[in-house]
Amino acid sequence: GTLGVAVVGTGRMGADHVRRIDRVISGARVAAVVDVDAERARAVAGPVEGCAAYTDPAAALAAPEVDAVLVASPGSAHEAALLEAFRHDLPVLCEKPLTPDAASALRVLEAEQRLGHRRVQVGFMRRWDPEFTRLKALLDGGELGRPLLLHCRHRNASVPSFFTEPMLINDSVVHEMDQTRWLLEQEISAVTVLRPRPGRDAPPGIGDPQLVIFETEGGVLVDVEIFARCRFGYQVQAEAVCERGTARVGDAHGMLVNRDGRWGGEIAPDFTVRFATAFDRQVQAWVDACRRGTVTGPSAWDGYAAAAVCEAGVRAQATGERVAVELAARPALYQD
Ligand code: ISE
Repeated sequence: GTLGVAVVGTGRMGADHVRRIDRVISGARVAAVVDVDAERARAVAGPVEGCAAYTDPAAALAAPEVDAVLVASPGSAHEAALLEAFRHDLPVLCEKPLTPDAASALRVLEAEQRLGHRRVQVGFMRRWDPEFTRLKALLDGGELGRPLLLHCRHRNASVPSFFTEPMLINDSVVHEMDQTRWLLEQEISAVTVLRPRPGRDAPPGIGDPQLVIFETEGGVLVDVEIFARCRFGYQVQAEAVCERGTARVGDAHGMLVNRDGRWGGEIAPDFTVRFATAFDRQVQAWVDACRRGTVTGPSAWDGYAAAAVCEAGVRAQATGERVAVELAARPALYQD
């Protein structure tokens, strides 16, 4: 039957997922929404037929009509929500990050292993982006030879005023960490953060843009330009430089308009627009897996590995030093 989903967190991302499950996805409905802000929970639940509003995740996840959980609350609240979902043995799609640091991510891994089966898909939605999936297929096919370098650009038009320097790593570059691991099928072994002079929109004491360098265990170098206040639009690009050719995604302009002696395309304003298809396909894949009783996509291990790289990245950012990434042994439950 239809999968009853509880959406925990009704901020910008959670509300967008409620809309997506209610209007776009097949095979699921939003049975409950949870938010500490009761008024906001009611406002998001209101337009959704048969959707109950809660302020307590435990009450929502205990409801008989809830079969699965989508966690879209702030990263610091993810561990509690995940452990509550495990208490009811419910499948979970957890928005990135799995949790904000390696220690809490390892606690989630241990709890999931005690269940004896995987229950978590982490919301690294670029794995479902049409352009990125073509890049992954091309690299997997090997026709360009081995990747040697990966050039990444991650530009936001703007970020909220509370957006700190560590959030550049934990909230934004975390996507390039998962993208690197997924595209190359290698772990990241070290992180370095370099700083150009800050742009005029960078708040005092905050470096924006920054250049983040990953080394991988297979010897590939990845450079990530993170520019959180670029003003002109939301732009994510990745170019793989291989032994016999290169491939770049993120330049597609959709419609190209000629007029008044000029030509041009549009740039998305933010990630909900640029990655709308990726989010839709990610959540549909999750719902289909839940209804089959299986799991798909990035696991809690991928969430832990990203958290470990984030910790190294924040330390590299603060010290200006190259920081090695220390990973725990990969448990059997997460061996591919
Ligand atoms: C946001 O949380 C996201 O996940 C977006 O994909 C990223 O581009 C943005 O910088 C983050 O703040």
